[in-house]
Amino acid sequence: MISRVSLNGAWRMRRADESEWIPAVVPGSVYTDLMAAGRMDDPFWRDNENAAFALMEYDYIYERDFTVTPEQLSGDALLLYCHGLDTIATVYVNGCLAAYCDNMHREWPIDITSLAHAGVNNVKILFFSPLKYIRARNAECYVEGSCDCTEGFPHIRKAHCMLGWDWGPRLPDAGIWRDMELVTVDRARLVSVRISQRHEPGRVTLSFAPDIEKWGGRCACREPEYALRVRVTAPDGRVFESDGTPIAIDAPELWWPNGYGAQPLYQVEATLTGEGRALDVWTARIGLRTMTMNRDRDEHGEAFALTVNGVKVFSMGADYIPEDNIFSRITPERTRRLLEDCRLANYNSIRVWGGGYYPDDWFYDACDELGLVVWQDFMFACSMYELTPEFEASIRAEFVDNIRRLRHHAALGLWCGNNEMEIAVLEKWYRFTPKQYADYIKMYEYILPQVLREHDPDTFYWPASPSSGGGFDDPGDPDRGDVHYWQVWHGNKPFTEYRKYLFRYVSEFGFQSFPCLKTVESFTLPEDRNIFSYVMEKHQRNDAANGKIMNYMAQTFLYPTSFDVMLYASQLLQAEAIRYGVEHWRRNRGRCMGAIYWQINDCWPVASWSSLDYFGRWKALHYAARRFFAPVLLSCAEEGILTQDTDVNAEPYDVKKAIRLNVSNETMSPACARVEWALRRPDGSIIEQGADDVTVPALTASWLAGHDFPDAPTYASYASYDMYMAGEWVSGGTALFCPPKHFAFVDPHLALSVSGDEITVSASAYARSVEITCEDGDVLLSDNYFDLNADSRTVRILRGSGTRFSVRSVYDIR
Ligand code: BMA
Repeated sequence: MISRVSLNGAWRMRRADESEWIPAVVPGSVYTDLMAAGRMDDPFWRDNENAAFALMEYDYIYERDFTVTPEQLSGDALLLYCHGLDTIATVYVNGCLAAYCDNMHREWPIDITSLAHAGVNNVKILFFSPLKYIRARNAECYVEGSCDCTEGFPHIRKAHCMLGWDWGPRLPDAGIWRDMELVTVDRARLVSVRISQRHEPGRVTLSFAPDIEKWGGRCACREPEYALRVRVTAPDGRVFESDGTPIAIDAPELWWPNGYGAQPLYQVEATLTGEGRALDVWTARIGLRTMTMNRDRDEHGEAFALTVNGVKVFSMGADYIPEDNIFSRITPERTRRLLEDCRLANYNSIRVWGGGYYPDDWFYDACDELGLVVWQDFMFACSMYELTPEFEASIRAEFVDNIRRLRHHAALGLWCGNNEMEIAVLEKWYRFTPKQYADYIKMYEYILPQVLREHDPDTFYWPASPSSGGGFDDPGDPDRGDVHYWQVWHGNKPFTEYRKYLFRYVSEFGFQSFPCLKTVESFTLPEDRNIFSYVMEKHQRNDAANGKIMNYMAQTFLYPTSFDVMLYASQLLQAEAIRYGVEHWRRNRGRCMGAIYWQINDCWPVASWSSLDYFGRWKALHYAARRFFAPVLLSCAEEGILTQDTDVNAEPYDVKKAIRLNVSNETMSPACARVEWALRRPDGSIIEQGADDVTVPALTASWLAGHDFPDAPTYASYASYDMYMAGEWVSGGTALFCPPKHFAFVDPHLALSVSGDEITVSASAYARSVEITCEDGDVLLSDNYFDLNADSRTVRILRGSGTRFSVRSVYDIR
């Protein structure tokens, strides 16, 4: 039987040009070890990034001794199994070169059978400066990519964003970033098992194809007969066993994305046997489901709808980037909380963006449990690549490792070749050679499909994001495939612009905001707290972004006269922008089938497009997502100044003032609801009102009758809309007919009271985007940044605690 001994834990490390060793921890990194030894300052504080970046001009050495027993040596092979080396690394065992590792996305099972001896052995790993490496390679062969990243980055198979991005610092850390173990092989290794599912009414049949890595063995004896034993345990405890032949599961419990059903998981244990004994065991959890992308041609073009167990799902979620620029600080607990917060915000999907790394197993385990369908990019983003034979061998191995590691996950929705490369090549965003152009096609439309056909033919493959199916066939086509829509934000278009498009699936659209004051305080001194200061701009990586925020601010709110109010107002802009898009696309369910906003999270404290900041604090957008991704959503397509592009100095003019409500039901059963609306004055009092009882069929969106308010005062009236199901409030909001900056707000005299884990806020007038802040703790609330119509609202504290709370609303932006 195979045996494994961990080599994690205490190591020592030093800079290659220095002699003194310092303690090191594996898994970990150069930065974490230097920080622990007091030799490096927190790279996120002010502009410390610059000094930390310079440290990566050096090489670093990691070393430890380990004991090998005679039993370990008597196996058929002894492997130094490195689950991740970040990278470029050379590995020495007892002073002899054992491996050269140039890809952090790969696993390295290094055969050290002939290098190890019984007793004390030594392993030493030299990490070569990633900066020196990419400079040297780029001098030999120039390759261009995003200018937000360090020049030459496409040459190294290292998470691109470690070298900078338009939300990330340049902190190209290195080290033994994943587990390391000593593995004694007994004849063969069961690397993985490919499980395929055949679904029929009332039955799912599982088939098993093992990937076996055979070792000749030290003895010259004949190869044994290998066999597989499989045991599947159902969530209800039923056990199914076979000798590797297909297993039929009757009365299967199907796995569903969040919002459509439960997430039952089946435990699979496969045992490789030979010479009459167990040699290796592989375990996994799977979900019984079919999952693909529907691409039927229709009157609008071509559908792009995630289809699970035959049901077309409206994909709701956001794009995921690494959770910390220092990867070894990302823990199962931290990831779990992030993903739970995605589920709390009613996500059913998450896109793992191609400029980071392939997340750890625990990420996918949590997605399986929480019902978050994963759109998995391969790790290529915003750059050209030079496909040399060595590069091709390296990425092929990377693909196989990760496909074998991840393909069985219930949540794995699709594989995608790259981020924004097909459109970049077509539109010549970067300079490239004819060879690099041909390499594009070879990588994403030949090699990847070929590897996937062999290792995961059942999961849908999409060549790029965005794409219309590949071959440079109009990857930005709004009527086919997915799109990245950036005219709001990068293109400076108003929020209402979203309403002009009926994309099939939006896999990126976004809007920046600043993090809250507490998060800003984590990296600034008081004198830095102005959004244009040097330190604030070091933590703002999109050089045009502050100007854009100010531009949208000018269109929307009164000028925020304090720093803290500026941060608050920026978050409201962001929440409002994304709400505009998502609600519109949900109202057009059927033609549109996906709204994945850019981006969920941050890798350090920064101004960015994220809805959760680096510390996991919810920005206004994440609370808004919880509302606009609600399974049953009431939204309002209002008409007012914002939709009519009018300006104050064109007066007198006619502004059409109207509301049209829509109920989007993303559940599997009909929604019976009572919808109430009212036209109100700034003090909240009602001018006119109405109500409708509606039944909206499952998985549809339907419009209610519209209401015109030609006589409503443009700057001094607003509409409220609320929906109740079984007597409970489930969704609603308010709409203005003018920009908030011109609305005749009256002081809502917000008052707040706390009782146990409940907080009640009351207002004496209309209060828009009411924010509750905990002054002496971090709390997650059941709702925040909501509107009050001269009434009160009670929210619950879902996580954390505190005693001092403050409250404000748009009235306070002045
Ligand atoms: C997208 C992403 C990232 C980038 C973001 C914001 O297109 O793919 O490259 O961070 O835009 O500009």
